[in-house]
Amino acid sequence: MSIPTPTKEDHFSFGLWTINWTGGDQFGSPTRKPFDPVYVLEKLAEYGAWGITFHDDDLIPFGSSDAERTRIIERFKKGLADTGIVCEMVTTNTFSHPVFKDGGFTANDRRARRFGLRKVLRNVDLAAEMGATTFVMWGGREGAEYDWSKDYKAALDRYREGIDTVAGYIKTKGYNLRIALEPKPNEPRGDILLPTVGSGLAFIAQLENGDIVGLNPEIGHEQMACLNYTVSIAQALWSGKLFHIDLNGQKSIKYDQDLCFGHGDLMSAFGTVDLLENGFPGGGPRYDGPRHFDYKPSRTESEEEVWGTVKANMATYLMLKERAQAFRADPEVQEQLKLAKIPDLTETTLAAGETAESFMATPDDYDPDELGARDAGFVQLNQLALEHLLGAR
Ligand code: GLT
Ligand code: MN
Ligand code: MN
Repeated sequence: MSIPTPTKEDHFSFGLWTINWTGGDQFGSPTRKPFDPVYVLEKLAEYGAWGITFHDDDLIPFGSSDAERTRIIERFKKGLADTGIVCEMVTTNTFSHPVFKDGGFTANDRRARRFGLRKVLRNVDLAAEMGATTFVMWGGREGAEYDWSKDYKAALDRYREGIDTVAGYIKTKGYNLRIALEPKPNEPRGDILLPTVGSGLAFIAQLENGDIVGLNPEIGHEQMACLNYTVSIAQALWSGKLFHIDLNGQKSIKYDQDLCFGHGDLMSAFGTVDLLENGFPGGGPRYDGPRHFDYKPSRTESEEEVWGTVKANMATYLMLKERAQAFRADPEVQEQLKLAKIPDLTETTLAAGETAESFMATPDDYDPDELGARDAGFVQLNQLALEHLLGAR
C-alpha cells in the first residue's frame, strides 16, 4: 500500500491551536513560534485539508481592541476565501485567562460567570459570521480539585443555565449552528464536571434546548477515563448526538497526550475508522461530519516538522480507511461475521406479537450448558481485523 494523498473530499480539518501549539509545558518553555493564521490556511490547502477550527483567542489575542479584532477577522476571512478552506467549527477559550481559574459557567464567583457567558455569546456571533456549523464547548475549567470547594448541584444548575442560554441565543438569532459539548475526565481541573460521553448524554437530556446540543468526543479524553472511544461514539451516534469528533492518539491513562491520530492505541483507532467509514454492521445512524484532528505536534519537533505531523494524521486516517474497507469486503471476514452471529443481533429478542407474559408462558428448551459451551468466534474475527490492519491480507 502506498501512502495516500488527502483531498478536500476527505473533509479533514485541524484546530488552529493544534498547529500553533508552541510546545510550552509545565516543565519547559516553548520550543517553536506560532505561524501566521493565514499562512496556516495556505499550508492546510496545500496538503489537501478541507477545514479549520479555532478558539476566539487563537485568532484574536485576548484583550484586542474592537478595531484590531475587526482587522484580524477580515484578513482571516479573506484567507479562507483565497484558499477555499472552510471554517467548520468555532469554540471559545474559557480556560486560559486567570479569570477562568474556577470555570467559565460554573465559577463560584458570579462576576466570573457573567464574564464567561458574555465571551461565549460574542463568540457565537463570530462563529455564525465565519459560516461555522458547529460550536464546541469544552469545559476544561468547569470542575474542582476539592469536594468542599464546589456545590456540585449548584454547579450543574449553572452549567445547564449557561448552555441553555447559549443554545436559546442561537435559536433566537436563527443561526445554523449546533453546540457540541466536549467531555474530559480531568486536566486542567482535578475533576471535570462532564467527564465522559455518557455524562454528556445524561446532561443534554436535562436541557431545555437540548435538541441543538450534542457531543464532540475526543479519543484521548475517553481513553484517559479508561474507556473505549469506539463504544463511546457508538452510543453518541445511536443517541443522535455525535455532532463532531476530535481525533488524536493517547497511550493509556495518563496526562492528556494529544498524540497524532493512530500513534496511541492503533487497534482502537482501526475500530473507530471502521465505524466512521463503514457504519454499524447492521446499519443505523452514520457520522458524516468533519474528520477533525485535535492533537499537539510533540514539542521535540521543529516548526517545519509541524507540517509533517499534519500530513501524518491524514495519511494514517486514509490508510486505516483503506484497511477497514478491505476488511469488510473480504469474503472470509463476512463468513466469520456470520459465524460470530453478528447479523443475528439485529433480530429482536421477542418475536413479533410476543409479550413478556406470553414469553414466560412458553419456555424455550435451550440447554444452558450446551449454549454456554458454544464458540463465539470473536478471537478469529479480531485476528482477521489485525491481519487486515497489518496489510497481510
Ligand atoms: C483544548 C482542549 C481540547 C479542546 C479544545 C476546544 S481546547 O485544547 O485540550 O481538547 O478540544 O476547546
Ligand atoms: Mn479536543
Ligand atoms: Mn486532548
